[in-house]
Amino acid sequence: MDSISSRPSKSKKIILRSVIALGLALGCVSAVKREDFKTCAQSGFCTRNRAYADLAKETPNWTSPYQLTTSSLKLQNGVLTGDLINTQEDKHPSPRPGLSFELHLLDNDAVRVRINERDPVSPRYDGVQDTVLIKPYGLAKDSAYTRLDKDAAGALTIQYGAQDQNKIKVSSAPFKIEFFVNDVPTVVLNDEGLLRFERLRKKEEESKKEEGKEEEGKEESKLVDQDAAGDEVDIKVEKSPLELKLEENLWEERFKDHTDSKPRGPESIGLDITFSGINHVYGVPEHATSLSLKATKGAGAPYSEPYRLYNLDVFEYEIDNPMALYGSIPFMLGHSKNSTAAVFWMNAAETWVDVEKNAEDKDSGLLSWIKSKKAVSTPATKTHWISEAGVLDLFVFLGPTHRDIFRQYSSLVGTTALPQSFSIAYHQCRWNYNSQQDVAEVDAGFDEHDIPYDVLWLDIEHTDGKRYFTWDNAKFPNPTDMQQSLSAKGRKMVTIIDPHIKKDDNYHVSKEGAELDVYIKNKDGNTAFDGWCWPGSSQWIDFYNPKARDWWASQFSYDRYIGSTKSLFTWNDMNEPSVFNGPEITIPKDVIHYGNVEHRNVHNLYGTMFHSATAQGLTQRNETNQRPFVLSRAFFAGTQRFGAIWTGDNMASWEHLEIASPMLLTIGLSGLPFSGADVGGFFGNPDAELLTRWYQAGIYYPFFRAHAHIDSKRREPWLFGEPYTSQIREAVRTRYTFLPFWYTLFHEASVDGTPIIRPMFTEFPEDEAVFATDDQYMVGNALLVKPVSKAGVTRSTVYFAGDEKWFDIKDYSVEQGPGAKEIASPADKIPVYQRAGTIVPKRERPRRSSKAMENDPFTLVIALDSQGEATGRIYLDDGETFNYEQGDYILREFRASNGVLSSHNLKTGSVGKTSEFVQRIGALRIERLVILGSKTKLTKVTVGNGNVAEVECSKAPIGGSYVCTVKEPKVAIGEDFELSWV
Ligand code: NBV
Repeated sequence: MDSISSRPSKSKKIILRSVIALGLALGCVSAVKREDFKTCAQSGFCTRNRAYADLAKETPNWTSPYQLTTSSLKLQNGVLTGDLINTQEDKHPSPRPGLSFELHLLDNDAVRVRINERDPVSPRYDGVQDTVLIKPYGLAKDSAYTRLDKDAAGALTIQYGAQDQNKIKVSSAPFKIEFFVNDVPTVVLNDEGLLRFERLRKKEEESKKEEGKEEEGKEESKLVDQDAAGDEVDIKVEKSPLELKLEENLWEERFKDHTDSKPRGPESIGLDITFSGINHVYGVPEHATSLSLKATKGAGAPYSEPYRLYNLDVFEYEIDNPMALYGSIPFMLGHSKNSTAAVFWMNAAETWVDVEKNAEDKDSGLLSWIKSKKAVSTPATKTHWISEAGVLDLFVFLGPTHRDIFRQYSSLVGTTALPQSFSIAYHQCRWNYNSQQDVAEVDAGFDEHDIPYDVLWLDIEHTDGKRYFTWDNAKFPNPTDMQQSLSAKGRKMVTIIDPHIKKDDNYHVSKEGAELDVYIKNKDGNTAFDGWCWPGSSQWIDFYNPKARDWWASQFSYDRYIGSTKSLFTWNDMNEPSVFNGPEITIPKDVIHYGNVEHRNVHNLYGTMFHSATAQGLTQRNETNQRPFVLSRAFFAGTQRFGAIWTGDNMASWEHLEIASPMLLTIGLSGLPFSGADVGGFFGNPDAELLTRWYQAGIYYPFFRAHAHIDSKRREPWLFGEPYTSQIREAVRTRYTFLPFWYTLFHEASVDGTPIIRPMFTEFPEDEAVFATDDQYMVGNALLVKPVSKAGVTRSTVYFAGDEKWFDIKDYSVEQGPGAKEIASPADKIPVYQRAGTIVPKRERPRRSSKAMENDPFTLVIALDSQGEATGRIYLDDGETFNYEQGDYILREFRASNGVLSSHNLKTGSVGKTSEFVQRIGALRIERLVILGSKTKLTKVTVGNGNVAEVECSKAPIGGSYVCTVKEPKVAIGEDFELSWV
């Protein structure tokens, strides 16, 4: 590979860091180095596919050249198969076997569409499914669908779905697939005719073809015509600029000082996917952009570049930009008042996605359909998906609700792993805590200021020269003692472990890796790839090699990772992977993985493979079955099975605080709910107000960690003094009070893939006013959160959706939906409201860690709706082990109705019911009930067993209803009970 560095050398880096620090100190806003990263025009395959789209738009009556051979179509055992021909390509120079087409009807109502080459010159990479799909899925039985007769034009329609609600119409010429829900077209593939499948070819054949073309050209130039004067002239057959673009950069391709050898030549795939009747699409993280995706094409489109999915280490990333970031999930969900649908484009190669909205310029099938139904408007979102390599493999989910979609999608790619309970509490990090003494002082600082925290993090400087799994012995002479003193208070530690391994024969990991031959190889397939990262010259583990994964996992055993204990967990950074001197600061696409797989095919999955091997290591290091905790920066579909992610190197600015909400909401709805943004901002120095506001927002991130760059000033929560310390304390304590609620939401997400923090539109799917809302959101179905993300703001406009009441979580003031209202948001609080109709479990005693709360009693906050009803749940287990899989847990539903609160067991089966844990935890008492929304003062609360409990009521400061507190109702969290009030 080329060795000219696009990233600074080590010494240059130190200077650069100082310059950045100075810039930040002077208040300069530094910007991303855009020139380090490709635009679509600098990427051959993106250019070719975008040019094809432009050509289609420009060409009158454009029709896709792809056709299904009707005689080849077979529908059997839930799979439709057939031959797909490109009518233009396949006649030249000689007919070639068609593409294979498959449509799978899944037994969970999803549909999979696959297109591959029938007889490629070498196999196309088709291995993404092996790592992303959790298990073979079931196919719909023959009896579960109906094949309707082919129409005159050769279209085949299949009716399927639990209620027969879905219809798929497969048209042959041109090839197109329409998905109807209740007879309304919802998702259409190849509606615009942009399907384009670049076939593998041999370079020699290509050059012969080129020669042939020249010959043809000569022939053509012999064609003559007469000019006006009657003289004979040659007719020049010239290609249009767009046609020329279709042939750009087919083979070797250069970017800056790097050359991508592309030995297999062009192999991209492109397809347009129309969301009919849908104006808002969401997903395809990771981008620093709005929740409802902005258009990248068409008149007035805010962006001119497509959304790029290519895991990259983007230094100082910009906001409001479709540039690629650290993670990629090719999942998109479209929503309108009438329908919700989603697609998952299962491809781990570099991918670009164009979004075009409300295009009314073309009489598409959709438009004529709508016209025929005399609809007044024609909303549609047209998306164009372009991947560099692999096969075309996508899933369509038709819901009908988002909950169905999340369930359908997560049943394929997996739900979030249930985390250890400490990991959803507060994490304290900075680059770096410099010594054991520093760690002890920071730890003591929390106790001194009565601020709870659970985990202290060590960044790269804790190692011996960035050799992971080692310690800088001068600064951390006794890591075991250090962890034990934290653990004595119920606290944990996390150390960073990156995937680049310093080349050093005296470093045991490096040496063993070389002996076992587990590094990624250069394009020659033989020698190990060598690049530049924190430790200097480094090599990267090939996590595609099963031997490498197992070996890596074994590094976490206590006898190998010397100085690690059971309370030490892991942070995987730089796993895009970040390679300082590589193209776009990552590894070249032509390096080779195990099984002779070119990196370009699997780039976006590399970080996930690393994450998964680390999680495996943390799981297998214990004889007891402890759950792992691993934070990763890179991610892909499926990452949720291995741990948490964060949004990388944000900045200490109000804009970055603001963008965190849409970014986390997008990542969450794409199946990866355990995510957070660095509280306080990574680069730069937040002032006290920004830091405090960030804590107030951060306590509602599923992953809640403060972090800071090495050059930023210290900012542990007490360093700004009063009133900030108290305000931050109050915020962090609030997070701790809600931990039972968060844990219950994690459980729910682990069962059916439901996001933990939720965009407003998922809870209020019929309220168009919230479809683009991303400055406020829901935690579960119960809490409405509106972060303050502007300086000096003390009043915020909150939109109260639905027609029920909302209760302020602090003083229980009442607001009535629907409508927007200006609400006080003084320095010590942001607007957070509990929705009427919900019951939220809490633990309200301040402690120094979540572990210290595990035997505490509970409070239930019951927010009655206008009918006097409310429901809620609690899930509890030991928070540490996999014993819940054997039934060692409590899952209960609380229901309030007609003045009666009851608790029911939701756990099915009797397994684990009598376990020591279930008995002990189940016996913990509910010490308080807070009943909100009662129109009258409650005077008497009677428990089924005859106990009468004390009740006190007062009026809520705003909104008039009563807040009644019932003390010691003498019921336990794990028992069935009924309790009534009058
Ligand atoms: O390991 C140092 C940092 C880390 O603190 C940060 O959170 C990561 O996103 N790491 C990136 C490498 C260098 C960043 C400039």
